[in-house]
Amino acid sequence: MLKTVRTTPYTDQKMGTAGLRKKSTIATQENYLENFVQSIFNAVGGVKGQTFILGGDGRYFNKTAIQKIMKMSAANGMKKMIVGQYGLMSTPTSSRVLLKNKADGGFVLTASHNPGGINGDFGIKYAVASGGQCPTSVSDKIYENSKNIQEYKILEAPDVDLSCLGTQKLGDMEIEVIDPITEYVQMMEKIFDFAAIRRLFASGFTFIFDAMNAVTGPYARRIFVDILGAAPDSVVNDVPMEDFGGLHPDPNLIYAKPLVEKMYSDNAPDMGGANDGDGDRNMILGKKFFVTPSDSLAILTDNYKYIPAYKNGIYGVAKSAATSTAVSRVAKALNIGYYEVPTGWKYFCNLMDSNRITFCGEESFGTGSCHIREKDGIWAILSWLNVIAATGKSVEQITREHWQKYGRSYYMRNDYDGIDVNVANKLMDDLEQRMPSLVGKKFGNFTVKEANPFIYNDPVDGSSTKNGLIVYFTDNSRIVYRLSGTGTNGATLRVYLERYETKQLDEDVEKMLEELADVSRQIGEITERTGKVKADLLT
Ligand code: VG1
Ligand code: CO
Repeated sequence: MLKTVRTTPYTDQKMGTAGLRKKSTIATQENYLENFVQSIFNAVGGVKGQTFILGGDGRYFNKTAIQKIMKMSAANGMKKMIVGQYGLMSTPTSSRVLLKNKADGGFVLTASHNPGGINGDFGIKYAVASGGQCPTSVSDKIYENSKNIQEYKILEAPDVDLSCLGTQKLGDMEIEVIDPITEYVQMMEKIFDFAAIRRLFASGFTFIFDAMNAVTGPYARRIFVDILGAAPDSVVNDVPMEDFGGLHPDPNLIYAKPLVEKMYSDNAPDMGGANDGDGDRNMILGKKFFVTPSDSLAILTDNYKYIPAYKNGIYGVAKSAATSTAVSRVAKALNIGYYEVPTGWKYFCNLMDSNRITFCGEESFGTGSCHIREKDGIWAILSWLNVIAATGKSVEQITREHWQKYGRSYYMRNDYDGIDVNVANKLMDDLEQRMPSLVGKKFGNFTVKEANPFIYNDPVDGSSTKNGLIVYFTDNSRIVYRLSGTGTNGATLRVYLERYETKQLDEDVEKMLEELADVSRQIGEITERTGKVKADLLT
């Protein structure tokens, strides 16, 4: 039976860098999810007759939310919903299924790399027909709707069984339950040289993939073990759990500690990798060796020829402004297009749609290509395996040769967490005001060459976005300041440090960036304003 439910608005449903992200305790409040979903439907002028994709990373509330969304979609006249088996689907798979079916939109229930469980976070990513996250113009409309919502529609019906593949009906709406892994595998087979990777594993190449108890576990087992022949114990933490087994599914040197320890031990395998909660982030490790995501983007771009899907040439490459400039040097050498966009994958989408770029990446462990409109964790790992299989070189060798050819960007992100929102906003506003007066000033060994807010003018839709503040120094070092749009605990100030060197120098990145970190606190007046003498998290 169709039901119209009276509701009162929540005022905090503004989307951040990638969808809506909230503490589970907030997201599970009465009508909270329903309000948000109905606001989306209202903002886009209704979903009557449309097709949507639905899935999630399996975190706490995933199962309940899926049922609610299916029933609301049916009540709103949607024609068809394509749902992942058991309600699971990684973000990259969702983008693929959306594009393949020419669907009108898609939901991935995830807070990405944030912890899950009752005491963790929940979230929703909303994608539009282009296959990527909705643009700001759309999220603004949704937010306006959410502040005035009075009612939502829902079908009163028993829960849908999502364990069996195939088609069923929910009211008048068709529900097709698909196997997301098969969809994803089919796409990967077309991009990579699976035969060469199979030979690599058969030759004794050792590998470990940590799925962090999140959505990509079953994908990794199918691809790396069943299809490519890696040893069965090379995929770990591969059963998706509602609380990720207490892990923080953020693939970096801090949160993927067990993997990192293994890769830095004497019996380390040849390569290690990890993904985040919803499978769009990746980390690449060699034997006692870590590849920064910024370098990974540069290296894959430089080696595109080894990957079958790209061997005939690539259009260009893009990175977020906060990402190191490593890939800019490759773009120059290859004489291909190069773009710098604000943080958030959605800014790459227009560039891909208009054939301006093929590869793109962010320093936050995101790498991808135009095969979909999201970053893609397993794709990045397969890319490395493919390059290793084709060149016969190790992760470390490939990276060191890259530094030799192009020089090296020593790079690190410093996060200052849990800052009072007003203090953080004022810090950024005041720094922006001070920027012109910084030019020419000397801070230790660093002299400011230029200091500006980062403003992006989209060459396709003409929109303009301001995101972060950048200080450039005369020696090509840079500091980028911005506030996180995905945190759920006060404000997080992110400070991105980069120092470019052509000589082979000290290996200790933290030491190499020590002075620049001090300079960043000085310029941002971070300690005076936040009381923090050091960053809370270095990645
Ligand atoms: C962070 C990262 C950003 C990334 C976003 C979503 O955003 O810095 O690069 O695109 O998370 O990643 P912020 O605003 O907190 O810095 V995920 O894996 O949601 O899709
Ligand atoms: Co993610």
